[in-house]
Amino acid sequence: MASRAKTVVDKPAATPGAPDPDRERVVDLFRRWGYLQADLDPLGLFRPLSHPELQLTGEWAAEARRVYCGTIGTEFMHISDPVRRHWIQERMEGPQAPVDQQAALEQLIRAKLFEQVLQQRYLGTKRFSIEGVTALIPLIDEILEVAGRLGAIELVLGMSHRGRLNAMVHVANRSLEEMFAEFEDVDPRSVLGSGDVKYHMGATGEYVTRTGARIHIHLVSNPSHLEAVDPVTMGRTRAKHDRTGEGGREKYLPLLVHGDSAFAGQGIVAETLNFADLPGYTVGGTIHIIANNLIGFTTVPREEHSSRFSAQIARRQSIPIFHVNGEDVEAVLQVGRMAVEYRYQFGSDVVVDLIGFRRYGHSEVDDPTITQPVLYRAIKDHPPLWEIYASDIGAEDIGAQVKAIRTELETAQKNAALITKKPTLRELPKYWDNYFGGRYKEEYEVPTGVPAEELQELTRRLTAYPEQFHTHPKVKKLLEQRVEMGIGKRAVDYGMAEALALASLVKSGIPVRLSGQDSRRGTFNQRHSVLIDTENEQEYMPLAHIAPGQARCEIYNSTLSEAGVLGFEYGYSRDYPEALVMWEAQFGDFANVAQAIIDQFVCAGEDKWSLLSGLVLLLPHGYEGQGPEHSSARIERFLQLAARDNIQICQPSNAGQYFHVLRRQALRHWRKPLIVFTPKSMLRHPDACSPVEDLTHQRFMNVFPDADVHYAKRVLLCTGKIGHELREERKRRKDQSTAIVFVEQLYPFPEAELSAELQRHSAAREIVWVQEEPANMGALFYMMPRLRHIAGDRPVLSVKRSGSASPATGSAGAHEVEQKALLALAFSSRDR
Ligand SMILES: Cc1ncc(C[n+]2csc(CCOP(=O)(O)OP(=O)(O)O)c2C)c(N)n1
Ligand SMILES: [Mg+2]
Repeated sequence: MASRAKTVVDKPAATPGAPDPDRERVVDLFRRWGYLQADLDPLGLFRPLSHPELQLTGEWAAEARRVYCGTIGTEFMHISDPVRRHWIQERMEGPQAPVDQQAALEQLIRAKLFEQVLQQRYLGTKRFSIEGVTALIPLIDEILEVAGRLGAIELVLGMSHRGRLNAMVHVANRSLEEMFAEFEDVDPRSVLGSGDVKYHMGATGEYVTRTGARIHIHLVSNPSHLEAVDPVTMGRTRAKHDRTGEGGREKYLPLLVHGDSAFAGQGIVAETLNFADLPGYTVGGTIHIIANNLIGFTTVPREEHSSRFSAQIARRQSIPIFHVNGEDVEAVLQVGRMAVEYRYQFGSDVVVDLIGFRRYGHSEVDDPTITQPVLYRAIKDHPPLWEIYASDIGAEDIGAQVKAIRTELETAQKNAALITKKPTLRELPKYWDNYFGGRYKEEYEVPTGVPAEELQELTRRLTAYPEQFHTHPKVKKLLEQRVEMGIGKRAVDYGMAEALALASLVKSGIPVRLSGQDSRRGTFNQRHSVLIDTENEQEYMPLAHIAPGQARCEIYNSTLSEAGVLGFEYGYSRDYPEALVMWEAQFGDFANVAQAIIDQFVCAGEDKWSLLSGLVLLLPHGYEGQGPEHSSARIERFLQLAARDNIQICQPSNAGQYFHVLRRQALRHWRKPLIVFTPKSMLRHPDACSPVEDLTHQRFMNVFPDADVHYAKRVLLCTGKIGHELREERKRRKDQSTAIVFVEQLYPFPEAELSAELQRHSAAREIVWVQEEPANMGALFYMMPRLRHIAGDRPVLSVKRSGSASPATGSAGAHEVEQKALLALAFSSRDR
């Protein structure tokens, strides 16, 4: 008793209006841990934890418990910035804004009845019903209402299957007829060989807020690969911001809707979250909603993640996570409001964990009572949310309203059956008007040479820096060499060819964006796009100082991610067709970490969704004795993915060719992803350097003929580095009867040019494809039938490493031996 009295005496005199420290201490415990004890699961199966530090009684505890252990569980005490924490505290503890109950109720009825009509009319068709997390619709609605007031003109929405059809109608405002028509059978010939299932297609639409603001809705096309759309959505948003400049972040709001299982399990989520505050990737805050039905197909939370909540992967960032019981509609709206206001206030990501259940199986054809019998007994008896909410707010006589909505839906469904052609659910933005995809046509070609005087001027700008700037001696030397390259005193290497290409493009108003691991300097010390002052590490980027009024040139070191970064750049290219957008792998070998983005977006996007991209992938490739994972960008994989001119695959064998292929990509209006296998050791190799004149007049040559040999007995065909080694070997052998032809563009296959080349060497009896990759890799499988087709009666042979499970040997010595054997074989006649 005495000690208690002493405590009171020692307390500093309370300042009027200042928080009482004892009260603060109690409330702080609830602020920190209250979410663990919150009432978050509508079915009550995911029980609140009994946290030992919250076993408190008294008035303060009761008040704090009401706020922090109710139907909202807020995780925010890990946020280091006290201003942000106070903001959330005030919003949680203060009075709540009134809710438009009628609007919310109507949305819930509409969302439910839409699913019901689909279920009745198209029994057995996958729709991935929203039911169980139906509050997602009023939640997004509230976000839009508030975002509209804060300046949003567009919502960039990335989401997967769950609730997507419902969102198309109730968020993107696509007409009911259009949506039902997606379920009707149409003439299969109109979609054969392309298209996608209805719950993956992108859509655009318009949402009108209750105050009359119009918000364009852009629902991003999405593959089955869960969460792969996340970085793509961010990249798209970033491009829209960059196009807009000042105020872009307020205007374009990104929203990602995740699944609980996918959010916890898919690594690309972590990669995407990590972009939030990085200058090259930030979108001023993304709102994440987890449509958390506490299940993933047949897998339950304790099997999904090691954390208590799926959302907690986001805990490494200093951002709030709002868990909310999906059946307290007004709590859901409160959270929606807080989330969007927080995003606008602090430019931060926010996570909303909307907790509900899944009324049906994974899809409607799936029987969940086999794996979760108890859960599904509870669900079976659980009323739909609109009924619960109607009773919560005392809404009476809504029978007529429900009936009217049902009639509206059924009429739309009947009308849809009369539609014979699938409707287009989206419109492309105007900036796509001048660009096109489809099959290649020669008329798309444009000259890509740059006059000598202009190259000299560009060189001057590329090699200059402010007077007081302290340049590293090695960089200084490099710049001096570049000066000589620009005026023709020294052959141009790849680094300079690239710099000249980018400089010429930004000068003519074409923006450039390149990102990749260590891309600013360049993995191989070849780029040096940013000069670093040796005294103070200040930066100077010559490419940003090429000409007054030039376009933007941005080169970023990316995070150590492939899938996330490539997804982002793909997304960026989708909303910036005028720009040259490039992603560079550290070594091409690592591109397979991004395989889902390559397969699902880069290669198949046009076929599935008629969506174009001019993205460039720069993939260092070449067998140089560096081991199994620093050798191969897997040419074979890209060639296998190529069909119907969906992509371009090139391997420019010298600096001039690299210059032209980059300019060609930017200047042609044919928007196709371009895969470029780039060199490593050849970056500065004299044989791969080009006289500056090659930059002034030539175009990119799909096939690089042999200018030295005229009456060849044998033609060696190859691509990339091995060609230069063959040339060296030929010189060593003083061989004058072997022509070496580089196939610079592998796809689309340059049949006419190659035929002409073989025709030119009509006396050659041996035609040999030479590659350094093993027999089961490289371009062999692709080239042989095509070469045989154009070689007529002449035999086509091949030289390659023998088939191998791993791309390359780990021994530099073994590599040397193999490489020598390849060269020897290439020059030994089969008659011998
Ligand atoms: C990358 C990937 N792996 C596996 C699947 C197969 N799959 C489709 S939905 C699903 C469960 C998803 O659970 P959750 O993320 O919680 O979303 P829900 O269906 O519950 O809304 C799985 C495993 C997939 N589509 N993508
Ligand atoms: Mg789930």
